[in-house]
Amino acid sequence: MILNLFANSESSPQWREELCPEAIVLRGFAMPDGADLLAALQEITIQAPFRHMMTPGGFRMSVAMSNCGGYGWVSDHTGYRYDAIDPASGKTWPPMPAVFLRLARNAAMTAGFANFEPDACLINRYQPGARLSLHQDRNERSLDHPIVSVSLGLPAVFLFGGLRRNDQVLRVLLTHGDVVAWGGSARLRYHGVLPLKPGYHPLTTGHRINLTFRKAA
Ligand code: MD3
Ligand code: FE
Repeated sequence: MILNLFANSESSPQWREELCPEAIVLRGFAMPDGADLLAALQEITIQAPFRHMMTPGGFRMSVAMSNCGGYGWVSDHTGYRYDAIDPASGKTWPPMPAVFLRLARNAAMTAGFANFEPDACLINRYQPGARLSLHQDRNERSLDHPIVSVSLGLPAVFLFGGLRRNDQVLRVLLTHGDVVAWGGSARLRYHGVLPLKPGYHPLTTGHRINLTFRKAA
């Protein structure tokens, strides 16, 4: 006889979590692709190495960044923008690997956003202590497209706020393989990431990697 320990919905493992309407966490969705994503990332960062960008206000970001796809997110003393050229190399960003694109489209579809065609993937690398302060993603040409985020490696506490900076924030632990997709009425919600705690993950060792897929142009 097999006992179903998750028979009541109270203790049932939730695979799909709605943070609010149109902001969906797909727990473990990227798990099967973790090793392939990180192998492809290795090739990307040979062409476009991780770097600590400067904020327009003159601060060095604690998160190291790179990009792939037709456009990359860039920050410097002039502001934030999407640029087809990597300012560090003067060349275009590496193309988006097929495994990235397939996962992003698939996750968006599963979260309820049909026909997502990202042309930019921002790659964030967190080392212990690295954090992302509360912000909105609003540099994209149209805010009608969703954003898909993939967490790999060490876990991090994600802060999920409202449409105003001072709205109350929800704390959500994002672990290896978790995917978040948000759009529509949730597209301009404030969000951030608390300082990464040191740890060890077999695929990323001492880091957390986050991929965010956007339609920039
Ligand atoms: C926004 N990255 O690169 S994305 C960013 O984990 C960025 O590196 C974070 O914010 C990271 O701009 C977090 C995850 C996320 C999840 C749900 C959201 C952002 C969200 C819901 C609404 C708005
Ligand atoms: Fe963001």
